[in-house]
Amino acid sequence: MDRLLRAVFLLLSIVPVILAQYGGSGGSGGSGSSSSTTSATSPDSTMSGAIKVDVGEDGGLIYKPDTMKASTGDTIQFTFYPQNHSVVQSAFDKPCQPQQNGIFSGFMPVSSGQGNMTFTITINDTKPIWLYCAQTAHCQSGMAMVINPPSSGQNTLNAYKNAAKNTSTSTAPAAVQGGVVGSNQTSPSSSSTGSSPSSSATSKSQASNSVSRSWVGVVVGAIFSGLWAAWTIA
Ligand SMILES: *[C@@H]1O[C@H](CO)[C@@H](O)[C@H](O)[C@H]1NC(C)=O
Ligand SMILES: *[C@@H]1O[C@H](CO)[C@@H](O)[C@H](O)[C@H]1NC(C)=O
Ligand SMILES: *[C@@H]1O[C@H](CO)[C@@H](O)[C@H](O)[C@H]1NC(C)=O
Ligand SMILES: *[C@@H]1O[C@H](CO)[C@@H](O)[C@H](O)[C@H]1NC(C)=O
Ligand SMILES: *[C@@H]1O[C@H](CO)[C@@H](O)[C@H](O)[C@H]1NC(C)=O
Ligand SMILES: [Cu+2]
Repeated sequence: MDRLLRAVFLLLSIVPVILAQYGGSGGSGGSGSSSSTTSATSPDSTMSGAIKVDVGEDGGLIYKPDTMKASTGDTIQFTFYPQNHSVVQSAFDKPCQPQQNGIFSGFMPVSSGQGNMTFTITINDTKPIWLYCAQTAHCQSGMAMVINPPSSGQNTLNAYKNAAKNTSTSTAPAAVQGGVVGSNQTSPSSSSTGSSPSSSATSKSQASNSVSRSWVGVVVGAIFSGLWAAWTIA
């Protein structure tokens, strides 16, 4: 009878430790599923099809490219460089003046390198879109571009730039319109920056979970070991 009880207590002192180890491996199985949530986020793949325009790259008062064809449904994504440029739509014969309800990116101050904000427009038809930068003196210096220029006639980008030289000031709409401002850093990686802290949080909580499970195992094991020792001595 004595021996049987001793054996039972010995077993009970070991079982919680084994359970705790199973708890630990359960935790790592959980972190496997959290890594699959991390890889499941890539919603911005459509943006990779956008036509890219660099605004003010290498300190120039230029859009690169400054002439392009685009089809209905295409998106055009502007990326900004120093100092503080913008994209504004005008009529061909009113250079440096905003067209009513036309495109305006807002001013995009950048201190160095490629700015982290983007402006993206969607092409709704293939009519010409004349664009200029509303920063002081930039339009007058030829900072302009055209999407879907007329295939013939006198409405050329050079004619627009020449007319722009004759203007004295540039103006811009009061608010961003005609497109979407995004963050280069947050739009493609918002998924990864958004999910990586949460997934590390989950793995942390899983880790603390398995740590507390092993503590339960150790404490329960110690109690039964103590009881078994007391029984043996008595
Ligand atoms: C950028 O330019 C606009 C228009 O000139 C101005 O209002 C704004 O303060 C400038 N931003 C910075 C950070 O220089
Ligand atoms: C974008 O750049 C500005 C400085 O140019 C910085 O203050 C800001 O934190 C950046 N934003 C992101 C989302 O990286
Ligand atoms: C610019 O102004 C000058 C003088 O007013 C004029 O002769 C010239 O035709 C103008 N150029 C354009 C492209 O409007
Ligand atoms: C295209 O149409 C949408 C919806 O009306 C509008 O929000 C957008 O500004 C238009 N794009 C351009 C380049 O005008
Ligand atoms: C975002 O900016 C980084 C550098 O800041 C650049 O390498 C990357 O190509 C940019 N991504 C897009 C989508 O413009
Ligand atoms: Cu500019």
